[in-house]
Amino acid sequence: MNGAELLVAALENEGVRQIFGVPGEENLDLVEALRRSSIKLVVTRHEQPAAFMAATHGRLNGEPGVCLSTLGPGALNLTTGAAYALLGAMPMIMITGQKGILSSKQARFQVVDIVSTMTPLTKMARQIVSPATIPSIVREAFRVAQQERPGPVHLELPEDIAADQAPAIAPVPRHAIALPVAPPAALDRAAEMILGAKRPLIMLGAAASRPRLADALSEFVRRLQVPFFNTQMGKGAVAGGSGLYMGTAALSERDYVHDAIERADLIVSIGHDTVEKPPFLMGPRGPRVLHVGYLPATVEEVYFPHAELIGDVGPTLALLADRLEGKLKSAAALLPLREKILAAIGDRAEESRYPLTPQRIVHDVRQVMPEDGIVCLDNGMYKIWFARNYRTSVANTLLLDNALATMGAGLPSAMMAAMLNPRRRVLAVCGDGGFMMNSQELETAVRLKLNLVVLILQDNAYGMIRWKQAVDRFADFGMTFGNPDFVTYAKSYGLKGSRVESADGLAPALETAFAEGGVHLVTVPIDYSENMRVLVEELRAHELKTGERT
Ligand SMILES: Cc1ncc(C[n+]2csc(CCOP(=O)(O)OP(=O)(O)O)c2C)c(N)n1
Ligand SMILES: [Mg+2]
Repeated sequence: MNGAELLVAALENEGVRQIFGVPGEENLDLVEALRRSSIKLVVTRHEQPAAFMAATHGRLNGEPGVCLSTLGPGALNLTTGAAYALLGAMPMIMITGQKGILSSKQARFQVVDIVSTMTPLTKMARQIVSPATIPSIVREAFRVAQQERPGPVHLELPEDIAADQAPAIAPVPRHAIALPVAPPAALDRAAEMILGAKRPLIMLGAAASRPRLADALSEFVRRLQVPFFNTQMGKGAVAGGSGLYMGTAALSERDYVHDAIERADLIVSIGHDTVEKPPFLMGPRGPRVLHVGYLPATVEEVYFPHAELIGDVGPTLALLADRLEGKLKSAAALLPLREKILAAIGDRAEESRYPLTPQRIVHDVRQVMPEDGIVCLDNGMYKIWFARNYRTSVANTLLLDNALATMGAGLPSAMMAAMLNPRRRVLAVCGDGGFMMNSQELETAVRLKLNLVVLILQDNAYGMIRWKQAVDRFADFGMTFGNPDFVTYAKSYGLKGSRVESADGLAPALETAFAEGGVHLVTVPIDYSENMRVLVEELRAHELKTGERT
């Protein structure tokens, strides 16, 4: 076997089914080994979306996704994906090529120190220097990528090591690992803290969306009957119908959900990861915080928990609920605020204005998406609206990136969601800016025969930055651009495109697109004047009315 064959055998041992990327000549032994394997090579049209897809694979099913590139330029194109997976805690493996390391016939042509480049962007970055080490390195890479806190791992396979013959070495067998749960003394202390609270509130953070946690979290909330809110990336972690959802903290302060957060005297913060834009700001006043997580909290100016409960979150929460179920007299103390908060969020959701308001778009998307439908957002102004207004009742049905918050990941993440869930409705929601950063992948989506609808929100601008400009009282300058005719653009890729022409046209356009199957593109003009009216003026007025802050 050569090095490339050993690597592919090790990847098969890890259960890898597909690898995304753009190969170069340095990868050709690997490509040949893949050709003779059970693993499918999916070429993309740029390396960055390949990494976004691989990361989303890890995010959605817990097993690392794998992407591939050549040396230098290709590997550098993976770096944004590496950061996306690192900040977003998504398990992913990146394999890049390199010139030979035993001799160098092309001198330094295309050679960049990619292992050094990847070191701060990954949990582990290694050059493979001999075929014999491949089985153990690959096993270690997958373990590191998957272990809490999950993230990306980079392996560089130089072309001479890929071609080098070595005795066949069996892959390292896998085994399940059970994590420790919090010790009884820590559970007792946490239970005492919660029993003593007069107005408790649960917060679900990014780690609450780990695929294996959905049932355990729903069960915990059901047993305690304590109302909960979530961060943007914790959205959907508790199954619906609980009647205990208080909102999503899409802003860091002053939103309606903060009425409950500020009145709370204890926040049980489950899986919060401070990579997220803060869901609330801790200060000298305000609620005490009990951090529950796989790992200890990261202390920041705005997050410094008063107590921590560390261990495998699911079983730890079950043990905590055993100590609390039926004993919390004040469990529902903050629940009376729920109706008012949710009503304020739902305001004007059915308004018939054209161009459409963000509230109407969120409302209509929710109408068309079944409970288990998956909405994948790119990054732009609408992310705040979706995080705030889109109600979810199934884990990981609103995929957004509130960690690196990069533009360009919406379409690739939706493509991965569609590949993993061919029978569920999957919708990518992108701004006209973010969509154009990776729109070339429409070709990949068509080639893969995905069922996927892409919704483009058209304001002919980098709307979010334009909004910030206005909020900070800068002149309205430099943020607008022209767009291709998106319907014609869609057609040129061989997919169907349509433009929403009236306030009532969005829901039927989406419905038709989903009903027909395949890849569809729908473009809708959006009226962002609501950003100022609601997210600035209305919330300021609400703040004055509640009179809580100085
Ligand atoms: C790769 C990248 N570049 C720049 C930014 C900064 N940024 C955040 S949102 C945004 C505007 C997004 O525009 P668009 O996709 O059209 O969405 P809109 O806000 O207009 O709805 C920009 C430039 C970013 N987050 N990521
Ligand atoms: Mg825009």
